[in-house]
Amino acid sequence: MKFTKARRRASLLTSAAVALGLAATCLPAQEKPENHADGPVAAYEPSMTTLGQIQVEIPGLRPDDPVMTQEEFQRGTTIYFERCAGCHGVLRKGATGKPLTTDLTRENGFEYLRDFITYGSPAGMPNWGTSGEMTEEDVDLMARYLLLEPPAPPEYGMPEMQASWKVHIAPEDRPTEKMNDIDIDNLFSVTLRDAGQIALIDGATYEIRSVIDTGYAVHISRISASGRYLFVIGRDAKVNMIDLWMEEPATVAEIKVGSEARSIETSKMEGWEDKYAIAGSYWPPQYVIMDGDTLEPLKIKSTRGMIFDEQTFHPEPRVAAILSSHYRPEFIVNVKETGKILLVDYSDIKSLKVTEIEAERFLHDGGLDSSKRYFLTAANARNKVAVIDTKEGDLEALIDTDGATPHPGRGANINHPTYGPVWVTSHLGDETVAVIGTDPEGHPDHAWKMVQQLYAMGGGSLFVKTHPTSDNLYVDAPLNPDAEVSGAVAVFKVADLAQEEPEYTVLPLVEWAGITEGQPRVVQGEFNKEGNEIWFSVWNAADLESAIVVVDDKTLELKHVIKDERLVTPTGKFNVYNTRADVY
Ligand code: DHE
Repeated sequence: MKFTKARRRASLLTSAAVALGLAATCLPAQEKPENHADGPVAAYEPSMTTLGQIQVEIPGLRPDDPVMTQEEFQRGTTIYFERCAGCHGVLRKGATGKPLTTDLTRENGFEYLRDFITYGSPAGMPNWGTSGEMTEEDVDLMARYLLLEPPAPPEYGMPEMQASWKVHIAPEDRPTEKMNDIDIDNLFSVTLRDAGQIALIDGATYEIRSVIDTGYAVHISRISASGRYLFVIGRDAKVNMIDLWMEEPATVAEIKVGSEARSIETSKMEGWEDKYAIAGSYWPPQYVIMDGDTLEPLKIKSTRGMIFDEQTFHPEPRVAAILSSHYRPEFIVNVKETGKILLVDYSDIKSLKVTEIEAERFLHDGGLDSSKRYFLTAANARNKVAVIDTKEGDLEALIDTDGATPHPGRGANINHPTYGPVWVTSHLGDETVAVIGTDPEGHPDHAWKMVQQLYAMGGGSLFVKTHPTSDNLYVDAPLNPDAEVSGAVAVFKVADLAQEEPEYTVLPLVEWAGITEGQPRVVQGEFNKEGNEIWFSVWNAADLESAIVVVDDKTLELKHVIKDERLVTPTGKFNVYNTRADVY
């Protein structure tokens, strides 16, 4: 059965009981979260889990400071970094959440803080106490903790990076040709999030070729321009460089680039393939350019500085997505809190030239348009998409997505029946999907405008996906509170986008995976190299069964289910060819 916004809403009024068979079927609508505190947006704030492990001392106490033992202070710091720092900042100077510096917290006082933490606020503060997420004792502890000066986690510069850097196999000792029978271009690197590992899965046989240990709560994989080296980064900022030419692909170099990190990329400009790698950190706020053969750290740049519009100092602007330009020897670096997109010219890193583009605050993720000239990226807490012309090196446009918290991943490039080449993002906070024109030459009237708004299953979407050979657009919703929605994916036919309100089909992938225990979430579609099948993760709790479901893109039928006890919490999947060539 097909769905439209109207029919999906009508189904709410009639029946919520929908039998899910093995064929594509429909789902009842879920209610929209009433406020940020109980919605998917709150569930998606960064959790600084690695920072939470750092040992800290109570800063010098003032006479009227509340009494706190060293043990309590350590526990407060762990809770703060894991649950609060994502919004309020590591140093409590504020990010998407309000500042919590002691001049403010002491003015408000203990009772105010305790009640605020207990009950939350409609403006976005989760109700940590009444939701049961924090005990009464922890709420009391946190209210006292916030009256003390915050601890500053340690900096992480060249000596620390050098100390963590290991070359397991030197470039001269590596194979000079591919030593295995793996079709590397159709290999998938699959994040096994809670295992701190990646699985390399053969795109044709679905066989797990190897499982490799990586960083803690491993986050993303990126591939060198040649396709030989796979780079993986963990949330603990550990980078693994894996040589896919070896008989048994393995880590040939590793480094830790900070305490908390999310992004890694490699140089892709013609003439610079495989020369450099770059990693960005949340803490300390910085990025590092490394040698592309060994991960030797070469140049570290802090991102601390002025917020682009107010021109006031921000002490911890996190580095979010990093992409490699195909038009210039440059890395494109999103600096979240200051709202700047940096074009880091790596042609001469001794005299590093950085173009600083004013964009919008809270930059998160993004990708290239189909021509690979334009970089489109979400300023998610501002509901905007910034467009950078990577050829000219400037801001092309800033577009309102008319939805709540755009989250594109790298986005999806489709050839729209009416508007030509467009790029698409879904949203975390509602069911809308924004379609943005990207063809200033062929469709000048529609370029850099939101040309259409689609309605998918519901809020909590993280990723959209298509492929140049596909006629479909896939939209997930893993953070939707309704298990039937988070366990499925919506598919729009590209040809149907000519209609005013196109229908979509729902594929019940958790059902197809045959997983009945837990509440697995369907996340991040990734095509194989040929573009005739798309893989989705069915992401369950670490102690429960997860799977990868392979869907036939032409028939939208189940093609294969990959299950294996080693597939612990699979989330992101990165097809080697599509990732290195920026096909999405
Ligand atoms: Fe991600 C990409 C940050 C939570 C899966 N995630 C990114 C990028 C950033 C980011 C900055 C872009 C990297 C780039 O392109 O260089 N992610 C964050 C967070 O700060 C956040 C919200 C919370 C946190 O504490 O980390 C977060 N991310 C998650 C998850 O919970 C996900 C769903 C599951 C997981 O594995 O952790 C998740 N993030 C992903 C994936 C990508 C990603 C699969 C790459 C998508 C792509 O197609 O490129």
